Amino acid sequence: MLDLPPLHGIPSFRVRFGAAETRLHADSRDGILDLKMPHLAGPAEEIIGSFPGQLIAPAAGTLLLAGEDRLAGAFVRPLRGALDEIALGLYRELLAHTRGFHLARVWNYVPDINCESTGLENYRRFNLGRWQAFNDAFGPDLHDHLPAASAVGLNDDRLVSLFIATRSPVQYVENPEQVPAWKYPADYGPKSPSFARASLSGPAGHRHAWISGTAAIKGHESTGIGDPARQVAVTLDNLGIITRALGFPCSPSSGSPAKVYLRHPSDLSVIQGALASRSFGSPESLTFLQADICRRELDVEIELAASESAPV
Ligand code: 3EB
Repeated sequence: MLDLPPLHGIPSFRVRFGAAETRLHADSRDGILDLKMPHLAGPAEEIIGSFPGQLIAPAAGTLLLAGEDRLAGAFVRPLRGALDEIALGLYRELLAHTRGFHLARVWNYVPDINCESTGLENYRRFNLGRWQAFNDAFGPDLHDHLPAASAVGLNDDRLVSLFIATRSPVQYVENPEQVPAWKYPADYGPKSPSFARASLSGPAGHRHAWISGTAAIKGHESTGIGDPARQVAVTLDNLGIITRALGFPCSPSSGSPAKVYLRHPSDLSVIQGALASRSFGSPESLTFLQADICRRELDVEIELAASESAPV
């Protein structure tokens, strides 16, 4: 008979993709976000953080895992009112809860991200509210406080953000071949997207890196339009540049799978082929999800996290 290892007692904050309904809940140990995002292939669960701490639900639609040195959490907000106002409210709470910590990574799931029915695209509305909250909290040097992030679409009537923050300082890293997103020109919206390309936390030799959602953007321009395999090639080039800037190899592993967001599920095999031909990941280390990408001309976005001391 197989001897299963005892369940360790350390709580985690987890995301389950492919859920029938978006919902926050807890089991006897863990905080869990079920996300109504189609899961296409690979591991269907992601661990945002795993550390000793307490689960706290300070309000409906808010769940935190609070430890001494780390804080993880999620916010699920219904769509009542304008999306910029909803994003502003969510980020005000997020920044209030993380006061005294440093934000390492935020994952944003934005409803109908490319929809323009209110006169401004939902992603651009989201950027307005997010920027306003960072500006209110940090003032003119807000860009020194912007975490690694991703913002992709969610076909659901909720705005969802997840985060991990650390008590120790976080270093934010940019890609020298991409304009920092917070400096994007106004053609991308009235307020720029508030994020850094990557973040680093932890002591020398044991650092942890979070790489933001990365796409086929050079300078500030989208490339490989209409050609998802080409977009994968440019995206992997960007991931390589960011990895070199971080200073230690970051690649997907089964313990920390990369996430690949596809606008069109029908691109799955082309994108899997493009990744395999460049030896990026394996079936156990790549999670494929269907999500609209924040720029409507882009079809694919990739993100990952890695530890410096993790076994290979
Ligand atoms: C880009 O690089 C493409 O708005 O938080 C990637 C990562 C993207 C994060 C965000 C957006 C965000 O501009 C999209």
